[in-house]
Amino acid sequence: MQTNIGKKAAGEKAAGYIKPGMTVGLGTGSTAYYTILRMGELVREGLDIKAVATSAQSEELAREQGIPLVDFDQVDSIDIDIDGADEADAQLQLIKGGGGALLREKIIAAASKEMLVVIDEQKLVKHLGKFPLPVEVATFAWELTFRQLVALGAHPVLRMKDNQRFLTDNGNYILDCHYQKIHNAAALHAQLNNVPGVVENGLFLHYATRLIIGAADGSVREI
Ligand code: ABF
Repeated sequence: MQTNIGKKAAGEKAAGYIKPGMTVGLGTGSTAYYTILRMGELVREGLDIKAVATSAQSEELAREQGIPLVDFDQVDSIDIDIDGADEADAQLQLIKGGGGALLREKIIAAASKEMLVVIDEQKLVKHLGKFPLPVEVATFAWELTFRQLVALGAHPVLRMKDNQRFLTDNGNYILDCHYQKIHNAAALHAQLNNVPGVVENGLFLHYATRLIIGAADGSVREI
């Protein structure tokens, strides 16, 4: 993987917020990747933490790094969740799910006391929506769900990978919905999740507590 200096700087900086004894939510994607690598170093230096992962991919990386993973039945609450995003605005609203892990990411974010979002500076936007909004849908009758979304004004595209329908870790499809500019994110969130075949959508509106933004020169700023 080619190193993205901004992502690496943000991902590593976030690991500095982890304190001994914490239960940490491990995000997914190429920025959270650097957080997990740094956490692995800290664990090997003696930092005592536990982690839960938002994807099979992050779980595997955490195992490789020797980060202790716990089952959800052993977790009362998550102290800090560190995850990436596809877009973020200055009000700490996010679009996530480009990597396909949005449902697990939202479950972990909702169960966490704090959510640090690690991004490179290109992902900080004035208005959400240029990045197509990922919507996870049940495979059953997905064509009907697709048409319902069209009727609501979305321009959905079924996500494909290697010429196959992309399947999430939960066995669902993703419809990437093209809006260009989202005007009322809260209303859209409610509207989408009101469609029965929709499992979850990639708008994260009230979860992030801090944005950690890495620049191409390796500097980091926070909102
Ligand atoms: C996850 O990984 C997703 O929600 C988001 O789609 C992606 C972040 O992108 P990157 O790989 O650039 O960090 O956090």
